[in-house]
Amino acid sequence: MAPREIIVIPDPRLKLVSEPVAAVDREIRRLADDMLETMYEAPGIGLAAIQIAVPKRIITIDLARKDEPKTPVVLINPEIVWRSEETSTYEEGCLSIPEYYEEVERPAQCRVRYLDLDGKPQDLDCDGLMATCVQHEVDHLNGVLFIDYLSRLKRERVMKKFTKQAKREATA
Ligand code: GNR
Ligand code: NI
Repeated sequence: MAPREIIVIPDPRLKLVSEPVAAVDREIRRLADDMLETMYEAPGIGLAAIQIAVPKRIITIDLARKDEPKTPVVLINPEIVWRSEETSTYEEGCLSIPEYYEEVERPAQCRVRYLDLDGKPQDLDCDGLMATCVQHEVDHLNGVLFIDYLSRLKRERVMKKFTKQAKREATA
């Protein structure tokens, strides 16, 4: 296992639509392992493969607190097959938009269908933070970031800040 570098906005790869995984093989399990390690090191509660610059439809999630046993979940080719009418609002953050947090309203519950690490189809009913996190991660697979739900003013302000920072780092 090895942690990998997390890409940040305005990296254009974050806008890519990731490709489905054709077969859950050793290479995919290795990638999932690296994603978990990267997520724990960050630390974050979720990670999409595109955040380590791999455009494949894989996400990892672990909502366990630091003082609790790890509960890693790997979802391959996840598809949200049901969303509740009821919504909830969470203050979201993203490892690809470091240290920026805003409230986002999303369906409060959802059901996600995916392949597990054995390639076996699974359904998972989600609510609370899990529902928010699953939707945040599946959005990444479609090139969507949580700032895309904010006002244009807020989104452009944060994009500008990170674009400036990237330019400073490029010329430093
Ligand atoms: O670590 C993360 N925390 C978080 C908090 C609220 C809503 C979503 C998230 S996901 C984020 C990690 C990340 O960027 N995943 O793509
Ligand atoms: Ni994110």
